[in-house]
Amino acid sequence: MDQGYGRFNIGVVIPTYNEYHNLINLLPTLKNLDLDNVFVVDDDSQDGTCDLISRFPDVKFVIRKNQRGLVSAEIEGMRHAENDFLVVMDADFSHDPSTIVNMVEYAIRSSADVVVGSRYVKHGNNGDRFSRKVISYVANKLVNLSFHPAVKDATSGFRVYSKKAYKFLSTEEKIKPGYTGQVDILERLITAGFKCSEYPISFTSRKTGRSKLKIRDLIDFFAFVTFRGNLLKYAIVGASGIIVNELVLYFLHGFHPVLADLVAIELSITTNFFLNDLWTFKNRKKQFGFAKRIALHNVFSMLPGAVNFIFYFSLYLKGFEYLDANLLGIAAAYVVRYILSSSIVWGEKKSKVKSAEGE
Ligand SMILES: Nc1nc2c(ncn2[C@@H]2O[C@H](COP(=O)(O)OP(=O)(O)OP(=O)(O)O)[C@@H](O)[C@H]2O)c(=O)[nH]1
Ligand SMILES: [Mg+2]
Repeated sequence: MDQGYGRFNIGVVIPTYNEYHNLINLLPTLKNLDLDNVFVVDDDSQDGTCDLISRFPDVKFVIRKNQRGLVSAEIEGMRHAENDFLVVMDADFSHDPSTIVNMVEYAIRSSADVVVGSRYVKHGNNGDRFSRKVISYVANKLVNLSFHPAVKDATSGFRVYSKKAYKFLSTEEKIKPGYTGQVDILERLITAGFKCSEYPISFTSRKTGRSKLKIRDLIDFFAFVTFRGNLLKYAIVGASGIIVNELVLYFLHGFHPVLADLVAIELSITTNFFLNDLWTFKNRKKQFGFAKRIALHNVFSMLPGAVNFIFYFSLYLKGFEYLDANLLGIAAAYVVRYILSSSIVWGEKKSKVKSAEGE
């Protein structure tokens, strides 16, 4: 073993489904990288993938007969491995095999538990087709807002795991399938205290064969981000603010109608702050101290009113029905407020996830 991995033993897991034409070229390429083990986890492809078993006796094929799924195939590969580090990559040449050595070296050097091959750090690049680029970009921005903002490419499937990390994952249950599963895995690792890094990669469109991404995967992804991330919590807190505001106004209105409204606004802003601080963004390693967070929250609570008004007024002038214009204004204000809250008021410290972007 002399590729710069030193005394470490390196394995690769490749999940495959109907990738004969890619695999037949990828396996010889991997042979040149002097890896200790190559695992192909195939879900009983009908395109002749099984014929490759006899052609590549050094490769361990795991054929699953009654199961389908990219992430569950990756986890299956992890169950078979005993390597110090395990690379997980796609079969379709979107993940450049020549990057493996650098990623593994980086994992060793930075003693990271997971190194994510990232399209969105400096020197990284996403050379996918336009529609997929947009989906990937929006998906990752949503993940940044709803989960741990420090991971820039949480949906990437090109990764290096330490033995500790992949052994942990191989015993985890109910990991989400597909695209969503990559985020789920990362969330579980970060929450369990594993060290995560990113390494720049150049991603390319698949060489041959058909994509397995389905609309269903996108729906699952948005449901996951909403329910398991902070989006739903943020919406519930927002709704509770309306109730607080109405109740305070109801009880104080008799004393002084104008003052009552001002107190109602400030109290709902304050309860909103505490609920977000102690619940919605509880797990964040916050970049600002308490005083700065509450001050910023107060300032940013004023802004959505302006956004609402600008949207409402410009749409109204464009001929929108006034209630529709107002509803769109409220939605725009909500989005602006959420982005400010998640990325600034409760933004995370930059140091949480390291990346090799400066190298
Ligand atoms: N074992 C297994 N592997 C799968 C399954 N679905 C996808 N894969 C493999 O997982 C890797 C990534 O899947 P892709 O279809 O390339 O997904 P994608 O990169 O989002 O889509 P493309 O734009 O078509 O490349 C490839 O090596 C696939 O063969 C599955 O159900 N089971
Ligand atoms: Mg692909």
